[in-house]
Amino acid sequence: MEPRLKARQDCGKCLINQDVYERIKGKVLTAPERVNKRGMKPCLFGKGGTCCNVCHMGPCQIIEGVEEMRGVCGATASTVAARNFCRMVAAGTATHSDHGRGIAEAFYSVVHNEAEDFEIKEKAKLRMVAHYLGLDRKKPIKELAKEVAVKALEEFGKQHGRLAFLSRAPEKRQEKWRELGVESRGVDREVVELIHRTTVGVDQDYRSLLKASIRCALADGWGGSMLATELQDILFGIPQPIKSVVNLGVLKEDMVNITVHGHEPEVAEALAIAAQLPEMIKEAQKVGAKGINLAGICCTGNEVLMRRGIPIAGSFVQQEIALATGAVEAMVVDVQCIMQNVTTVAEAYHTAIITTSDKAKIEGAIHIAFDHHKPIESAKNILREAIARFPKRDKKDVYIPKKKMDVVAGFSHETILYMLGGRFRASYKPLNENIINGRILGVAAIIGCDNFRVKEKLHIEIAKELIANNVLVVVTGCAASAIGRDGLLSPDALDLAGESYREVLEAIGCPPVLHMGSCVDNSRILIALTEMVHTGGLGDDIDELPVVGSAPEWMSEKAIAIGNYFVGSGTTVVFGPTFPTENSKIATNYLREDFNQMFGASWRIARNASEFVSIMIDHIRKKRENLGIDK
Ligand code: XCC
Repeated sequence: MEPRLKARQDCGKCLINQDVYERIKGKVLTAPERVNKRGMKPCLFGKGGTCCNVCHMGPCQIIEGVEEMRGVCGATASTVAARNFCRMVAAGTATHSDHGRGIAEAFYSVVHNEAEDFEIKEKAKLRMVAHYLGLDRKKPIKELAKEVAVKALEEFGKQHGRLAFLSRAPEKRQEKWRELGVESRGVDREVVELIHRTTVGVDQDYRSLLKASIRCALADGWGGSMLATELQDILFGIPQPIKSVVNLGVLKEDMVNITVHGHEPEVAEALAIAAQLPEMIKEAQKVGAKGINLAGICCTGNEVLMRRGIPIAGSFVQQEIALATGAVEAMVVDVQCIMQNVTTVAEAYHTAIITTSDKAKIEGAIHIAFDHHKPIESAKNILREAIARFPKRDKKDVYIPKKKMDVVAGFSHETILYMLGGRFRASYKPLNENIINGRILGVAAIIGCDNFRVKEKLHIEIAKELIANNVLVVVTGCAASAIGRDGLLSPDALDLAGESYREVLEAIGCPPVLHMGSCVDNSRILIALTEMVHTGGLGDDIDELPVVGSAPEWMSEKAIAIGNYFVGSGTTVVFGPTFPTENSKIATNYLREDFNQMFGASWRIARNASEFVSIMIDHIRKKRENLGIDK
């Protein structure tokens, strides 16, 4: 394939809202400026994974390949890189899973009548989840819901056996996990054990460490993240295709603007309900606003976009700039990916940063603890704080860029099933058939963060090239928002798809790129892949599918945990432009070659959009060839 991509010299991220940045230049220091500041260059050892700081004889900085370069304790570059990689996996798993635990606790309170306002929305899904948790799905719904709540919480603290949802994977994959001894026992146990292994003087064989990282990561994908997604769907609804809008232009000059930022949908769901209450609208009108406008940032944004069609103001890289519009009364945050600098930017305006989780406080923010026993009451308190700020808005300071883009989101795995097969023939068969007959070349996921250090608009360039090559692209997280801003989540972008892929899309009426949700919702992709295997015609295990994953602008430890559970589940992933074990060729090679031997999938690295696309398409073609369907 001819590389058709040109690298950009400018910073794609800054250009998104250069006009807003110009307005605050000199007033507040923001991330794009910090990126270029002296002393802010990434530490070369840390970046490549060979800075060891697990004890205080160091930190020791080790150069790969220099024999005498070892840590004071004798740790080699490969041990150090593997340890650091493991710690990222453990942190990412802990993060998604503690989110899952939080939602399991909320779920417990709701079904035990200890919480107001929320109720079970998806009874059929509750029964399905009950089945996979080993319960009798035919029991009366109220009784079953209580049992599901208890079982779900137990998955986190389980010590023996294996996580219940591992049984959802293809049989062959489960066998592989059993043989290799990487079946996750309990979520907490895997995180604790991996951290233990990486402390000074414990596991000092990169092979043993990296293999253990899979056991922990599987506890994220098939454990904490999957529990989060499933319980959220049961409580708040399974996403269905829904129209909305993304980018800063979704903020409104005549309304109280509240951005919901972080990851957990509970607070945002309560705010969405409370913001519609006549009493709250009246309160907003009393201070001169027309009403209350909610807009999402990061994955909390994706959660409420998927289920309610609430617009997204921005992805990770837009959080400061959303405040710099001067039009946001409050940024309400829960957990994860909230930059500390938001309080500094907010101080330059009338904006309140409101923290809601006792796990995540920020200096300079107001803390209004969200009580999941009384969600709407908590939400009203938050809304009142925001409404009180509206009269303090300085009109001179307000600048809302016009840019916004229509999107269609809401492609849960269930939705894709119905779209492909119709309500009464819900099946992945048409998808498999279209892959086999070559109309669709394969499936690619573009997931993860956006990143101030990446100069190219990687997500967009890669997505465009893939759909032009008839690859079905699914997206989650901030990658989804970035791709949405460029119009690829709209059916209007069908013209960019390759001819045969376009014909399929036109027949079912969906955009060329499917938004599958937040980062915990990558678990939806695991289920979709399993479903493709069960449907037949594309092999007996996930590693046989013509499928590939990518996180082209990753920055969070969570992305590494996600990548690792995809590899452990049989999907090769491509990450870049930098990779956290690169200073150790031995450790990096193990993640590529040895993982491929063990799991049928590997970690790959790409530096620019052309490389990403080449690796991804080559991989899909290779899998087609193995299946004998390459035409
Ligand atoms: Fe955070 Fe999920 Fe990354 Fe976005 S994509 S920057 S992790 S919000 Ni998960």
